[in-house]
Amino acid sequence: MTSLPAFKADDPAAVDSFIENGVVCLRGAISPAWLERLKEAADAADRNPGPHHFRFGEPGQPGAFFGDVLVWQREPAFETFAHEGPLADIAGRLMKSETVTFYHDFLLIKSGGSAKRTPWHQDQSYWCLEANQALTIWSPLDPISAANTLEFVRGSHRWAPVYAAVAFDKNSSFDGSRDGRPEIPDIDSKRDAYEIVSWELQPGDCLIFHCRTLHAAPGNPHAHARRVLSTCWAGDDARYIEIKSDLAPPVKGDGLVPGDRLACKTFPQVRPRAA
Ligand SMILES: O=C(O)CCC(=O)C(=O)O
Repeated sequence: MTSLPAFKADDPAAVDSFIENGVVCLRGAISPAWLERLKEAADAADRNPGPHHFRFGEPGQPGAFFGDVLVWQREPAFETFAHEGPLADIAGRLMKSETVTFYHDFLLIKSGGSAKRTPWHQDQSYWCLEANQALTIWSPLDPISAANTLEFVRGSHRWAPVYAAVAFDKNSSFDGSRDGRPEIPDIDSKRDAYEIVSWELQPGDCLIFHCRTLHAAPGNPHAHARRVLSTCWAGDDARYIEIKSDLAPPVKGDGLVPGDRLACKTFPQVRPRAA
């Protein structure tokens, strides 16, 4: 496992590391009190999934993999966290952006024993936005080891085009191929050709990555579940686009036309704070 340095949440050096590498690890960014609220909300969301969720296998059983988006619209703790929690300010600092728009959340629960890999992908491929200032914050609610952590191709945000989105489940009807975007290279067949980095994490630590940084994850060989709240944020230069491929999440905001800033009811602007 190759790791880069990790930083405290308020360390200015984290910004340069993020810009250079397309990913940065922040330690202790989320307080234990927030983590308790998020864990409760994550478990509630798992019991009451929303309209866009996916689930492989049986809930709570070894091998299951559950994912859901826009959970904040049903779980007040997630909504409050997006507005009042520490991540909005962290996102603004790393994007060097005056404004921060909360694009969406993505809850992922891989139960113990899940063999389900998350395929290599870039988040921008799934989104109705174009931006340099857009990122995802991956916040585990359970301890993460080398065996179930997220992996990144270091620096790929600087050279990678926007690739075609891939379906997390090969049997699903999701189609990311309608925009003529190139296919993601087969990274796993030549891992030595890429600089792949990852970190072991404790709850409260976060991985923050640029919207074009390539990333993937193994299954979860441990006995305990791997619960993660991923949140996606857009900054000043993010503009709404229309694509032909399927979107994830499958929403287009409220009355947006290409070239618009994203902020709307579905994609709330959280910084600067409302007066
Ligand atoms: O947690 C995972 O397995 C994948 C997460 C991911 O791809 C993301 O948050 O963008």
